[in-house]
Amino acid sequence: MKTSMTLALLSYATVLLSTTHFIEIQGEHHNFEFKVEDWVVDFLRPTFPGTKKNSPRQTPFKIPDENRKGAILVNGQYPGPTIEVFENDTVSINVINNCLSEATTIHWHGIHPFETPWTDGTLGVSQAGIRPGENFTYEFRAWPAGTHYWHSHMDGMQSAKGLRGPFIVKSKDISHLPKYDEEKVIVLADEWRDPEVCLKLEGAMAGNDVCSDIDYASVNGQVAWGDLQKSPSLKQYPYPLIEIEQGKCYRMRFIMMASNAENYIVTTAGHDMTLIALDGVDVRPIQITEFNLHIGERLDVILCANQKPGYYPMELKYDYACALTPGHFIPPGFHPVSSCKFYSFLHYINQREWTYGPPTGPKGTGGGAHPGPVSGVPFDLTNPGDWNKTEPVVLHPEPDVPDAQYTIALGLKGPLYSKPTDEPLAMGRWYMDIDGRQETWSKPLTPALHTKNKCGASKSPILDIPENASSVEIVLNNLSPTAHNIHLHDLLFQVINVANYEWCNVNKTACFLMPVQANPCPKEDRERSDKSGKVLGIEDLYWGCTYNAAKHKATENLKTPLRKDSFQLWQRSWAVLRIHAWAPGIWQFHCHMEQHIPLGMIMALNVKPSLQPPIPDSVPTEGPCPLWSKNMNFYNQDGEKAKLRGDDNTILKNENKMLTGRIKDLEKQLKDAKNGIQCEKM
Ligand SMILES: [Cu+2]
Repeated sequence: MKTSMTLALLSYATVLLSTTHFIEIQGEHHNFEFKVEDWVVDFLRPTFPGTKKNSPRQTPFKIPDENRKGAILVNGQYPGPTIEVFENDTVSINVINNCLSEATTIHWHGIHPFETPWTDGTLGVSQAGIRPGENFTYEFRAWPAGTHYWHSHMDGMQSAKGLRGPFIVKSKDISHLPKYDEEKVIVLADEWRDPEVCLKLEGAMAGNDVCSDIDYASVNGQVAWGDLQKSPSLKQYPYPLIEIEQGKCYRMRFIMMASNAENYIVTTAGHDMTLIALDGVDVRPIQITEFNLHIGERLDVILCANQKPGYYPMELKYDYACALTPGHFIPPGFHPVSSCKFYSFLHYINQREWTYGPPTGPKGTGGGAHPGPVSGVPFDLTNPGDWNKTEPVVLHPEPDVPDAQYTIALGLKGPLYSKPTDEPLAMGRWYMDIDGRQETWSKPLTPALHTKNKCGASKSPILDIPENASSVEIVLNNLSPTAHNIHLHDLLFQVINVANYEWCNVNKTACFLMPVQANPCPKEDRERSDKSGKVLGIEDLYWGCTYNAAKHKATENLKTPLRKDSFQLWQRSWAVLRIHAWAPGIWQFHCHMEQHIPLGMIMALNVKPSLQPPIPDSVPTEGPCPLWSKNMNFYNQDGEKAKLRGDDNTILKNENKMLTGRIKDLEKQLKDAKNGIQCEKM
């Protein structure tokens, strides 16, 4: 009896000693509570109650049958709550998993938690899932400034079920930017009633798509009707509105949070836009007429409400889907899409609207019925030339020769799913790996960061970057007929070169079905996706035209490359990135399309393992491997031990003193008790 009580107290003491970790505070500290819960929602309308009198949240039994969606939301909101803090503030986000059966993790897309790599939120790398009924507090520095977002990182589906929201890190120094009065966050996404059906298998099912490429687009969580779609009732499902006031200029922070729709080309009728930032990185301002935003990318513009009052269409065009709209030839195995252009409206508020009123179709009303021309240049990074239209405000020129160089191929490994009895998610796996290995991602048995990639991760492509390498070059070869949306955690990359294949650009849809035997790619540069030849007859369609330094080095931009954390790698094509691998941690590098993630298009970079800080006890972990440390030592970016926070330091010291004394006392009691038992036995 005494023994078990002693053990309980000892383990309580261990918990008290280990539940806190420390980071050096420069800015303010903010606490947030994220309650993750299962909800039934109408997937076409805002779930946040009471924002518009015509579209309050409905109880599940009042939602039309065909619109009912099993969602997972934070604090009942979709998009989830916006975190808005200043750069270098500390955020503590207590994620409480109240789901009935699903574990979860949250990744902070665009944030670089270089001091606390265990807070990156990646399943199997930085942590195990937070199980139902449990919680975990992510505490990290909000850095760098920029327009970012957060989303579930359980390797697919949960983000499409609603577990995502904006994360805005403001900079106190905006003196270099054109003036603006207010900020607006604009979340672009696609909406799926049942992502479990549409987004799990589609990517692998070449010629066997389960769902269309896009069903519905949304702006700030509300359906943005397509030009060929009809709302059952515009009163109940009105167009999303972005409210602006005449005379004011706005910083509009666009976040592309889609799950499967790879990109939207965005135009704002009648309004000039000045591009000022890409993925949180300030760029030299340029006036643009439209921009193309891909999954995971963010883009900031300044837009002034200087037109006649009215409703001005903001159009989102998913260009790839336009070839699949009604009236086009639909290749066998593909689904037609109902629209490829989707609408929300810039709405001038505080106006007398009786002469025009809200729109009843894609056309604007009031001044928006006849918008004037806009000036500037289109900005679309699918076109190689557009990478040079602007440059980062702060330049980081790259050396001619990098310290390390890798070639990573992206492709599909067969055999393909064909029989109804084939095991889901086991066939037709995607990979992203060092060329030749073609290893597809399997979740490490124990989170890789918890073992410094030393145990349980033999089936996970994790690249150990040499500790002394500063500039690392990565050549990405896309050996598939589809584009991929690539995202890197915690580090930015500079895109120094992209393929410029006229024969396979965005207007050449024939490139999608081009066999490897007959195409304009020089023979020596062609490479097949599956070297084992197991893609069951369609392997001829899975190939790429790879990077060839002898021919392509000439078009490198080492002086003014754009710095990003997300971009689209075009089909059959290549890109050359440079990464400054400075932040200790294991950082995922993966395709962000939600149907490619569960199929394994993921890898990770292991950066400076000798400086990776020990993992605090509070971080969810799992698996058979020994954890490399459970101590609370903490290192800053220079590898020195950081100072503990003053007040907490004192509290901790006192707590330690009290608990150490108590443990000694209990140990003595235990010893006495044991002696007592021995005496009795004798
Ligand atoms: Cu992909």
